[in-house]
Amino acid sequence: MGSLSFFKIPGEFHRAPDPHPWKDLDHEVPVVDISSLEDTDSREGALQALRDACESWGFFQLLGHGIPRELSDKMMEVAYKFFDLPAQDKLVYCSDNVLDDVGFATNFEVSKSRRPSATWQEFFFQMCSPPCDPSKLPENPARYLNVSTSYGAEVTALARRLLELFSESLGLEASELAGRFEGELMSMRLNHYPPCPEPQLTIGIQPHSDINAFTILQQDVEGLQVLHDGAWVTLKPLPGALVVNVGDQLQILSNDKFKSVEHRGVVNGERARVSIACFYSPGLGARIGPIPGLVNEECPAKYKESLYGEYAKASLSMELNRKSALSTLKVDDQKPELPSTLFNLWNKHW
Ligand SMILES: O=C(O)CCC(=O)C(=O)O
Ligand SMILES: [Fe+2]
Repeated sequence: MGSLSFFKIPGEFHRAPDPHPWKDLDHEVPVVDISSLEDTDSREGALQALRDACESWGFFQLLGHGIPRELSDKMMEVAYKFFDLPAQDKLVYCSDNVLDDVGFATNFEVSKSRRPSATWQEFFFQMCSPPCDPSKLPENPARYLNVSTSYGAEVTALARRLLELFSESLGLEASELAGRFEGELMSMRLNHYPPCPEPQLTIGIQPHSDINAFTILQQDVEGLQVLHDGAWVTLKPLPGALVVNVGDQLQILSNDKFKSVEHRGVVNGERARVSIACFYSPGLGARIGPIPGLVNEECPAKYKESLYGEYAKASLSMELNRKSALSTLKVDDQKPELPSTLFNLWNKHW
């Protein structure tokens, strides 16, 4: 790309000012190791660590997950190779609907007016479960099909294990959450953030919470930041670790015990960054609401039930800038809505 220092980025890429400071804390984001769950004491310790992480941060770095390092590295390698292709080779996969089976997009957010500013990013996505039609996947690099298929299968198997652990850490039967994930979906999104000459002026991905149940992400260069205690905390890549975060559906199912936390991607001036995010969710027809075992008098249901497919569509039609469709499902147990209060008063007294 040559020297970037004389290049000014176009104004449409300038991001809105952010009210939160940027804190660089190295080791604060929780680390959870699930390598020895057969041992009763280690199991208890891991479940406790998982619960604490999901309640306080909504994010953790996962070790002992069992996905071979070699496979994760190959997945990163084919992703970088794909993004290195000339633009016209990538544009054949263009799609403006992230619910498609396979697609590629860059800044479609701007044309759709869904985003406050253009983002310094392009991405490729594909369904892993159920698997997409392999003939729609990139032929270049040659290993893309094999590697992405194996990686997708491994991550889906890991997601099923995590679902059991999330259940147990909520004090439920291990199979409780899985019972609500009929028609499970796993989609993979490869995010590419090229080096940027004025990184502080723009953003790679706008602050958002994930709409699915939970996300399993790998990154090799730092750039992912999590909002914690009112500040952006950088999640430093930990060798061999995968980043796991709670999404909106797990927040609803857990009746607000677990937090779906805002995060964003920042860019840098030195080198390209790729992150591989795998989104696990129930099927689009699944009814999602707080699990009855987590609802009681002290802790009434915090959300109305909704179809995941409707939630996903509503979220995707909103501007991706902090606002989450979660608030539209919130049960307001404090006071009834104003118009009905006035109406009731009217009926009662006059
Ligand atoms: O690139 C990253 O680390 C963040 C990606 C992300 O949040 C997403 O794809 O939902
Ligand atoms: Fe995300």
